[in-house]
Amino acid sequence: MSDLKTESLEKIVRASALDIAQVQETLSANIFGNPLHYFHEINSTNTHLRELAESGAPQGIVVVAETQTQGRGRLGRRWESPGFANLYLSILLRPKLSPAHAAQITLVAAVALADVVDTYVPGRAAIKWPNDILVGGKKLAGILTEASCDAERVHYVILGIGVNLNYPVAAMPDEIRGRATSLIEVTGAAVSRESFLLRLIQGVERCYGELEQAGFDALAPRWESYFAWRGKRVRVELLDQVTTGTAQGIDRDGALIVMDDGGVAQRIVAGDVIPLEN
Ligand code: BT5
Repeated sequence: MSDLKTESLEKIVRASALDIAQVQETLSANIFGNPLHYFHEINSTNTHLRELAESGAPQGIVVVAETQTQGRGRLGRRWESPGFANLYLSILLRPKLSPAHAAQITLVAAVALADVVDTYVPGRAAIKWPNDILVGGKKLAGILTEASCDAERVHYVILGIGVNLNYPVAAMPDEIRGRATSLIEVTGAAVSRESFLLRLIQGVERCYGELEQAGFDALAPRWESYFAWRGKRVRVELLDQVTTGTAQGIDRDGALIVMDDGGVAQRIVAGDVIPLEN
């Protein structure tokens, strides 16, 4: 009896797990996703990839997990990572950027991610500086970039992405239910996770290639086209520091420019942006 139960459980897991062989096969000619390490469960794809990076793994290596027991956001916040519904992945980058420009990676990844989301919900994907993708004002995806640098150069960047695909709002914990969304919620239909994953890895490879070839100026207009809050009043919070003013856009290094209430342009390099108007 218990064998039967185990067998049917395995069938269910197999049926709902990513067809990772198909993804690996399609990426075989790419740099990103070659190799692609896949786990049913992991602590955090970023943590695992950092260990691989420290032991010399090449640029483009990807870690994907069905669920994370310690999925992280910024400042040690938790990233809800239920199994077999969404995507949790990390990509290793070894950019030729100075540490001052490392923040551009988050913005470039946001463009690649917004491009993919936008194909499912045309005209509705928005970027919330620096690292969220919103649809209908709710968070659909987040990006966590963790860099290892010295004074002169970036050794590597771990680009971590979490996207809610087939995650019904009703299944979300109270802490995020009012503020988060997923593609199934917005479109009313389940999404092929393989297809999203492929487009995302290929999109990040393309956008990152553009950054390396042509610099951030080439991508900035696309980032701006997804930026929903230009000219709108925002509050920016970083630990106990609060700035209130009007969002202007980003500068060449990816910092957010906010014209504060005293008429001074403030350059924001980190923090949480809270919109004060719709
Ligand atoms: C982020 O942080 O948005 C970055 C999230 C990155 C997650 C990926 S998954 C793969 C890789 N491995 C990891 O361990 N992490 C990366 P932040 O801006 O600090 O937002 C965190 C906040 O988002 C939380 O405090 C919640 O309010 C909310 N949140 C948590 N889980 C969510 C989810 N699944 N969907 C939407 N919002 C969520």
